[in-house]
Amino acid sequence: MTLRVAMIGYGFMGAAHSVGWRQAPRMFPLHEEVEMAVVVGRNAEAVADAAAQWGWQESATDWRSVIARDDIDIVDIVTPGDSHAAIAIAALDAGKHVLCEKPLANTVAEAEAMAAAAARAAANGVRSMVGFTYRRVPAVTFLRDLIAQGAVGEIAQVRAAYRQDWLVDRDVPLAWRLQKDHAGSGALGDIGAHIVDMTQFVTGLDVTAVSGVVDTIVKERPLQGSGSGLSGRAREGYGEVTVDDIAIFTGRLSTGALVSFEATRFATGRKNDLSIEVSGDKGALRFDLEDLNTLWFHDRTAPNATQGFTRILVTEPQHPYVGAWWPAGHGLGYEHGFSHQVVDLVTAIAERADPHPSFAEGLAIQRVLAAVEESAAHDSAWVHIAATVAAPPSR
Ligand code: SOE
Repeated sequence: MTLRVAMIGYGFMGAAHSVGWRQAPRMFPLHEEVEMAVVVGRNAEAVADAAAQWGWQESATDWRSVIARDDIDIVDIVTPGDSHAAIAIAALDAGKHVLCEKPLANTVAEAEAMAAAAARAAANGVRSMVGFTYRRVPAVTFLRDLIAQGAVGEIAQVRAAYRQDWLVDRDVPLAWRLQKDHAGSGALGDIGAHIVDMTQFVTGLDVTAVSGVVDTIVKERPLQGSGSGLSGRAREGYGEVTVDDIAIFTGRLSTGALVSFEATRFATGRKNDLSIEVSGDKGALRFDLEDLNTLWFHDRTAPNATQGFTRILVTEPQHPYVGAWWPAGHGLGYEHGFSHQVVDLVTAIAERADPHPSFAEGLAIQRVLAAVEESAAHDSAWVHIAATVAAPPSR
């Protein structure tokens, strides 16, 4: 069978997803053929250029008519968060499998409607998945496997941080990511969502309560161009930043273990630094995206004299996903996660299984994000998160 894909959106994530759709079928033995059928965007000329550049067969400007087409099997959503719900629900109701960028939505209410649409569609064999691609960095997947095998023992504490610095410069113009209407929240939803997902994924535990603070350091930024569609004019030539720049919160896992989370766009010198460290009574594991082929493992059961963090180069053919790529030691990069995401989605479709992270998991993360905002609005009071879903045992 051939799966024909329509991608809605064509920004930075559109480029990354296009690499995934192009490379995965060439490098992995998929059970279905994949065709990059059509990319959709509002600007006809720009989206036609993107289609030609990235290798899509066609471009179009109206996502509704593309979703209505009989020759489309998968809808891949890479638009800003404010359109995720409308597109995903329409696509699922039309019987299309859906891959949706993270965070799932801008609000819990939207995410609930999306999870409900996904559940309805699943009853008819239609699959849906959220794009938390960092789960699919081989070192992260392997870290999760080691924890599941008991390598760290009982988890006492997790430290998770996602640090960027692209907003330190006050002259960086206003963009959709800095407006609540378009993005839902700032660092919290954009990068905090990744570390909440990663924590739940690697530990297999839910975040059940949070206490946090959020802050906006630069409250207005220069407007660039006229037709940007951005609202909230602050003073001539400037627009208001309506989201957080920094979110720092403490979480409680379902076992009672503590997690510290930091999501920031003001970590001067940190470009895209996602790190996680899981500490248990038998050992510890840590990962840093700035060195993404490496995993550090401290085995506390080893003799004292030789204990220490050991560097594991996650480039062996038996490591997750790695066998399809290069010989040991050659290493993978940021873009490979997008291929692995395609592999897992297409495999799930072929095997008639529900892929992960599901929309229900995306909703659970949305609830954590909303709980952080609620806590921050109430002097960091602890907010408990209802009805989360357990992280899945398999990818
Ligand atoms: C921008 O902050 C961004 O591109 C995020 O939106 C992505 O999810 C993250 O992977 C990298 O940074």
